[in-house]
Amino acid sequence: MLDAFAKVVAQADARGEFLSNTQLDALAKMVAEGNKRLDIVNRINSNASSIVTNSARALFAEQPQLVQPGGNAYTSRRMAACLRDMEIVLRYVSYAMTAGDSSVLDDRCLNGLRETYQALGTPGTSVAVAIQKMKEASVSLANDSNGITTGDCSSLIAELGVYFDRAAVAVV
Ligand code: PEB
Repeated sequence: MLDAFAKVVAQADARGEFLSNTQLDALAKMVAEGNKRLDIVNRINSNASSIVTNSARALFAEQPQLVQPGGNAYTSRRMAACLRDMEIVLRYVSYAMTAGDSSVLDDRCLNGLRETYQALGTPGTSVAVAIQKMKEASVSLANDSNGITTGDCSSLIAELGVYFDRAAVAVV
């Protein structure tokens, strides 16, 4: 598991070089935007349960067969597993956002997940839709300028989107 700092150190060390100016500039930007990054993480964390439940509700509205007899989220046991999975993905996305690097999400959550869903008979395409809905909800929460000093968060929002996209691609 790496963060943005450890990542460039490992890359530079592998070449036996000092950090490049480009790498230093990227880290300087990371520091300069640090408070905004943590604000985004905080917003996701404090709204995690509504992000998960609203996204699940939207998924089941679009794909009602999932919650009908024979569906992959039918029975409260499977429904609970589904909500739990969505929360796990959101939690690892929030870790990646904190670290400024996707390796924690890749290594501890997404690695082998597609194969797990294939083995379980859980439709990965539906999981990907659920993740996309969590992305929309999280991005709009992170972009909500109500009650805060407005600033430019575009690159942080884009980065957040990339982590969700990575997760969605990894399950289909
Ligand atoms: C991944 N999910 C399930 C299982 C595992 C995971 C390992 C099997 C064991 C269990 O049931 O607990 N676990 C999960 C994860 C990590 C992990 C992400 C990462 C570290 O350790 N069903 C649907 C929806 C979707 C869904 C499309 C969006 O209809 C999910 C939610 N996951 C789902 C369901 C099960 C499951 C298990 C329904 C139960 C499947 C079953 O037992 O039939």
